[in-house]
Amino acid sequence: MPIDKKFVDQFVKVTSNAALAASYLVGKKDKIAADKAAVDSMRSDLNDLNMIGEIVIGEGELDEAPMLYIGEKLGKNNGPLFDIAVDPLEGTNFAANNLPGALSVIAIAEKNKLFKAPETYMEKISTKANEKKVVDLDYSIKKNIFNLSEFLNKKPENITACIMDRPRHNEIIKDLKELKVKIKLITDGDISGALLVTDNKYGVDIFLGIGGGPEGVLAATALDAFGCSFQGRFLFETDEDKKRAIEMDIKDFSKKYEINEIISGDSIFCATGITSGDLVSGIKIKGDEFFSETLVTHKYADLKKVIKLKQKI
Ligand code: VTB
Repeated sequence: MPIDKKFVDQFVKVTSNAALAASYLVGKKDKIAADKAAVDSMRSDLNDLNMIGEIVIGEGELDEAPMLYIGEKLGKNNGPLFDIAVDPLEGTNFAANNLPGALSVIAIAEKNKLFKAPETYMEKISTKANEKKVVDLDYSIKKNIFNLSEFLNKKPENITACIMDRPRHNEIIKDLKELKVKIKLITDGDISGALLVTDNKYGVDIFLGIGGGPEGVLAATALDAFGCSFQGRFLFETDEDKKRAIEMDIKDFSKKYEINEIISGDSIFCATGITSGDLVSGIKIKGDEFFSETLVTHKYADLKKVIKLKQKI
């Protein structure tokens, strides 16, 4: 069943308030305090909504996170059934060090339509080309760039690839350099990185590399509404990772997930800026009011826009 449009405004307020709560801790060199502020605000606001929500991607399991843990039930226990994924503070380093790009993020889907992602790394690839067989996690970097080059009618040297700056990406970066692709290196924040393919104004044609699995699912929700491509493959490296995967009913550890296996049906995605970044501006406070910017998608309503709010603190 489509998600009622009235929930868009409600979830925009949820991430806006969480972003405000975290904004007081921007530049305070305390990732944990900033994260906690966003988590507390988000949890309290979600519990005020007329829905029967369940966290499928959150701040960990009950024993390691007291709030917004996987399986936690939220809402007033009346209304529609939702699966909820949260990253109340995406880019804890950005917030702690007052750097661009900290976001408060949530994704809502119809019950059982959002993948329950374990907290492991995920290999990801996204582009604006949603045609099958243009890019694929199983192709070499060269094949992906050549295919994309043909699809976009752009020479490889005019293609921009966004990737997180991590030693694990050295090989990919070397290949991209050899192909003369323009590289946009990001230090953190791969939800935002993946979403840079959604609009030509960001100047990014392809996002790739290994980042958090939960962040992959959150980005996939927005990419689905934008009609962009996304594939993800979880990386289960330790025995602990494998054990958790089995508990989450994942049988094939090397499966490549297509976007419609991660998110199907209707969904709402909201990402509010805490500090200003590529996608949205950060929280601004003037007197007893605050201003927030939220990138919002609502799939069935074909809504994809930045919503600016002015609210009383
Ligand atoms: C990413 C990114 C996050 O962690 O998921 C990344 O989106 C995971 O990789 O913003 P590393 O362990 O190599 O950092 C963050 O950078 C921080 O949570």
